[in-house]
Amino acid sequence: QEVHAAEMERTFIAIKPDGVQRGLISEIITRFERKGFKLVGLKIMVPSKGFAQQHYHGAKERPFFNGLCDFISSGPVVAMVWEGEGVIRYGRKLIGATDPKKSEPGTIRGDLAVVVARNIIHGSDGPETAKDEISLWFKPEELVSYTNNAEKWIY
Ligand code: 3AN
Repeated sequence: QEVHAAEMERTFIAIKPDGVQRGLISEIITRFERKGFKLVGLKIMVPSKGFAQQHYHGAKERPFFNGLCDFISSGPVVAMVWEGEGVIRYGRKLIGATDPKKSEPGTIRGDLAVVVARNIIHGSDGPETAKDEISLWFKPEELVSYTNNAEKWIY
């Protein structure tokens, strides 16, 4: 069965300021890459507080909202779009539970983080948020579409 890149599922993944400061960029990219997912968008930026508020608009009513937005806008964030079959749900699995005290060993948060307010990485939680977050962080022309020959062995 032929796989068309244009139809592939995509998710938004961000390495938060704590992950960047701790030197975990390559470690995190490695885990997604080795699994067989494809990187189709990548940039580093310091989001403004307003941008962080837009990104986390779903958490507006939560008590930690303001602190969370201050934190996300406190330094460079690595914004990425990853593509592959089931990447939204499986990406969440690679990341692990929101609270690193509950994430399983073997997951990114389980292996590399301790507290929920510094959980180093964000991943879209469903198809709708993935679409919204990708279009918030990336212009269409910043995303690539390409055939990766390795996929013949993956799919
Ligand atoms: P996830 O990022 O796993 O989807 P959400 O959407 O429940 O988790 O929370 C968004 C972000 O808010 C989390 N990544 C985390 O950084 C932060 N957060 C969640 N719960 C708390 C909390 N109790 N205290 C501080 N920050 C929190």
